[in-house]
Amino acid sequence: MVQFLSLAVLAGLSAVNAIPTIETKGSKFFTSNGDQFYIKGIAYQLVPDDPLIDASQCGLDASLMKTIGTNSIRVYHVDPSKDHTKCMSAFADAGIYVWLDLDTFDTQVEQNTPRWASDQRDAFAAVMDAFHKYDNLAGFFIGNEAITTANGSVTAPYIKAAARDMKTYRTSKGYRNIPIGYSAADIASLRPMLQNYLACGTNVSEHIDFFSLNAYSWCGASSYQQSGYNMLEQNSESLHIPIFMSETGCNTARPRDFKDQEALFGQMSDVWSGSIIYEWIEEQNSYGLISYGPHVDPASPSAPPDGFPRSGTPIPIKPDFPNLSAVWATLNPTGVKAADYTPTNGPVVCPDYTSGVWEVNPTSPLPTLGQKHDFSAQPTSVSPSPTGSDSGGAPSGSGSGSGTGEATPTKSPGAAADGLSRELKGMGVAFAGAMAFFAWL
Ligand SMILES: *[C@@H]1O[C@H](CO)[C@@H](O)[C@H](O)[C@H]1NC(C)=O
Ligand SMILES: *[C@@H]1O[C@H](CO)[C@@H](O)[C@H](O)[C@H]1NC(C)=O
Ligand SMILES: CC(=O)N[C@H]1CO[C@H](CO)[C@@H](O)[C@@H]1O
Repeated sequence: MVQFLSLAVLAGLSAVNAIPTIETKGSKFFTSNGDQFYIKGIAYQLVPDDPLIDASQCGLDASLMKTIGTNSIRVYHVDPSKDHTKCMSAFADAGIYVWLDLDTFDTQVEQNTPRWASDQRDAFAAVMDAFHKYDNLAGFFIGNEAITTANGSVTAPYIKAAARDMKTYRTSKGYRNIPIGYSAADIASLRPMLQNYLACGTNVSEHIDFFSLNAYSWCGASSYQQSGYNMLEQNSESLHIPIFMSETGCNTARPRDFKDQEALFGQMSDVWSGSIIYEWIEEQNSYGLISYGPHVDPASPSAPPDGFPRSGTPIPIKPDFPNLSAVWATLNPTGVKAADYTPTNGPVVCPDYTSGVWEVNPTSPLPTLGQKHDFSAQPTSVSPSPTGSDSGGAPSGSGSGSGTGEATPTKSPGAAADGLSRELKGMGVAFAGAMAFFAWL
């Protein structure tokens, strides 16, 4: 009897905790059950420093997300010293995975001062140590929108070195093969070099496990061609690692109807693994899918600094929330089973050095831990391709009138601290908000 009981208890426990883990095979994500995994995600950062510590809040949000088929959230910043068990369980119970940035406000690799050093590695490792144990931790980002200009391309080797070292760390600690990727700003002139550089090379220990893009080029009554999504598809067909949209959901044309999802989960679903909609909470930037009540005067007693309530029962914003729900309900690609899938793409070729376009020598070794970029030094042993640029070297999509040259209207606390003017403006608000929050919390 005792034996029977404990078995039943064990069975019950494992049933509660059972969510298959996510892994990559070739250019696709699979669950450990062997099903292909397409991301239906929502960016989730209610408070700047860590939205995964308030268990009841996570439970309220996870329940509502589940009703529209959400299977992922993206979180930009966490405090690894806090306990995340209850929030991670709340999301796991709702079938929701977490895609998490390893970088923090003061440790991200930046294009103004490209470097990769032990203070950064230790901070990234602390986040990995705190989260690897959750089966619904789907993947880690090594950086977000760190590179936004052509001369910023010299930062790419530092991103890749960070991915290399965090993959080595993951292995040395015996953690499962949690995918480690990068979330890029959608800058047409860096396309597809950034993607191909981070993915290239035959040594799997030295390239990212997935690439993702923050793209806001499909606005309102757009189309596959007009949005430039056709170019995104074309540029990524030869990738041997998964790709998805780590932010999407243009809001310049209202109402938002999220029609880009039909392309991503339709004609692009052979190459792309879904998307993450920006974003859950309504704040100054007007990308919210829900609010926690009306905006209040920031000067009123105990008001949040920007006047947007940050907790409570989530209230769907209309028509955005029902529109997303309606679109997602029709999109359920099943893809292939892992067992039936044999990857065919080999590693992409590293892009050539092209002055003023992509300033990375494809044959240079990756930076070592502690290295910094010296902007005054001339590039060494550059071997320009005699024919100018090869297939990987042309900034395809730029100047095509596709509108995909737009940078992300950055508003996330995780965004790069510099870049194009729109980003600077957005960042100003987000950064001021973040600073105010630190004082408020
Ligand atoms: C990089 O280019 C931007 C313009 O795109 C310029 O403002 C900046 O000064 C350049 N940085 C360096 C280090 O050359
Ligand atoms: C692959 O990369 C890792 C990490 O840099 C390195 O330790 C290893 O020697 C490389 N393997 C080969 C075959 O070059
Ligand atoms: C796809 C979808 O459901 N679109 C709807 C979004 O909201 C507007 C305004 O309510 C509707 O007119 C659309 O049909």
